[in-house]
Amino acid sequence: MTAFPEIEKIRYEGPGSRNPFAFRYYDENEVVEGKSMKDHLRFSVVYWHTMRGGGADPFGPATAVRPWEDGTDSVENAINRVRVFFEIVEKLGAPYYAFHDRDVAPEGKTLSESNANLDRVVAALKEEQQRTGIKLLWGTANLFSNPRFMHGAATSCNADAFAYAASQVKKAMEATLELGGEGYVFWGGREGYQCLWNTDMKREIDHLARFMHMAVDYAKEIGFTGQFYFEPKPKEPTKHQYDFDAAACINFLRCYGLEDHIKLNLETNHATLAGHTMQHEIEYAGSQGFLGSIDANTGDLLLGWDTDQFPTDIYLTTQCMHAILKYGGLNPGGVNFDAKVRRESFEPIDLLHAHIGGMDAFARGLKIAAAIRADGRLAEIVRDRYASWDSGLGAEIEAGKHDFKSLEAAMLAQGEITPNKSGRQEMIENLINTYL
Ligand code: XLS
Ligand code: NI
Ligand code: NI
Repeated sequence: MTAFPEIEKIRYEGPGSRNPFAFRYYDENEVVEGKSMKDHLRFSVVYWHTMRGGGADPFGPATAVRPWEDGTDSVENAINRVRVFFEIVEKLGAPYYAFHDRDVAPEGKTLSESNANLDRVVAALKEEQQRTGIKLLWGTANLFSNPRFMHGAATSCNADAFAYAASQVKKAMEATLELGGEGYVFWGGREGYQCLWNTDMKREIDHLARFMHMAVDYAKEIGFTGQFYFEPKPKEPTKHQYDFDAAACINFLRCYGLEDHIKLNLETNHATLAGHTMQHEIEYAGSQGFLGSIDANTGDLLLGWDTDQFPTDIYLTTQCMHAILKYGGLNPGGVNFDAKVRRESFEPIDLLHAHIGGMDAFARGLKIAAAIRADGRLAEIVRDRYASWDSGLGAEIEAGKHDFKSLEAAMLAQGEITPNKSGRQEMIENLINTYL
């Protein structure tokens, strides 16, 4: 059974192609900076938006037409969906996928029933991985949809909810291990607050750290050596989430002694919700040694919520890839399309168009970023801008040879600073445009 009988594997046809089912820029074997595009980008397709997103919004129900669905929440339907999912990922030629426990398998009436459902679906996922060679980038647990998590999971006021969440993560980690997953993500769906008057913030954040330590310990116990990731998001569904942005997450990880075990999974639309750019988030995490993986998508600035659209803006993908190359690339992370088709794009084929566009946009961003780096003019401008730190006083300060008194003496002798050159922002932006 195939859901897309008329579609063959999507191939690279070059920028001149007019075939909507071809890549114009993503040529998986093309070598950029000594590595294939496939290895640079490590594309991953998400199960939740692709297979479980129906297009519902706060004003109306799902619109998506998905002929393979039988309308039930059975394990059989879930397994059939797995087959369709792998057909999509295989036709796209993406090497990875990612899932939440509850996207792939239905929640049962009890925890043990849910676990048994997951086991059956994991067996099907494993079969499909073996058949296709597609690998699991990361697994995670949905600790936010069920009403039991209305006050949060690891940060809930309810100790039972914490224990239930722990049981779910334990099982999701086991599933990830069974599937050879290269990572495991924590995104705090409701780990935050709606009202500070009823919230013991200190206690909640302490609990979150304890929860993550338990995961790190359990990974050791079962031999899971994949990378853990913490995914920043400032708000939505709660008005404030503790995993606010890269800086807040890194502070949390360092404060609680988790910095050697957990890196960040940065998401574009979350960056913008935090009032940052994705370039900022990658730069910050990279500079602090916490760049792990990215959830590639984009928001709609006019809507202002986490619309999770597919990235098509080449300027954005160029910024992302330039920062990623600067910090040595993503591995074991990847470019994970945590993105969904919009409500009006209700036909199955839109899932393919969306991923093809996202993959091409990132491939193009990678090539442009590599061209900027190869050309070297931008790096030269930045180098010149900081030249005062390369010799004399600047070099001495960086070498730790000064204190306030010696610096005062230097400035008293000199009288005024040697002026620096203009920042040349406009010229630099013009330069960047020449590569696009
Ligand atoms: C939601 C998050 C979520 C995580 C995985 O906004 O992006 O999809 O990536 O739990
Ligand atoms: Ni995400
Ligand atoms: Ni998101």
